[in-house]
Amino acid sequence: MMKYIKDKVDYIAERSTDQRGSACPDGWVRHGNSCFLIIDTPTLEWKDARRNCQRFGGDLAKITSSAENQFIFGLLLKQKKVTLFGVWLGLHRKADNKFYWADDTLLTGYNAWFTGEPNSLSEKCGHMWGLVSRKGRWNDITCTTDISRHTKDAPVILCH
Ligand SMILES: [Ca+2]
Repeated sequence: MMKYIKDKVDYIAERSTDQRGSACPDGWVRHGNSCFLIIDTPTLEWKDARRNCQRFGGDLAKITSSAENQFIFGLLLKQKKVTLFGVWLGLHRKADNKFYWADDTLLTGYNAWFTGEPNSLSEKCGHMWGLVSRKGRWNDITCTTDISRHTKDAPVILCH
């Protein structure tokens, strides 16, 4: 398994360098200058989701415009089964309780928080709702989701 992952990561790194952003690695989809990948695996912990992206040479996704958010929501809805908690994003609170993306940039400018969110300092990670009626809006949630008896509802993974 590790051998397989290493080969895959090497392959992706090689492709990215060769193509200088003009194409995305196999399985990833392009929007603007970014490549995204949804890993269709409900994942209870944000850090496990992040580790999974890193294995594929990326990190949890950063979303910086309404067009990008709509695109991601469209991708999310195209999965065979969309989970209630949608998809993990790169958003997480640091010690100052502010939200940062996985690349350590502060969340400023565009955001798509659902009405009333973020609503709790104990909810330190961010996800995009999978409910069609919530239209791709974001929510803060505990990084280890307390929905363990409902693993099927857990967010899947969005890599960038
Ligand atoms: Ca919340």
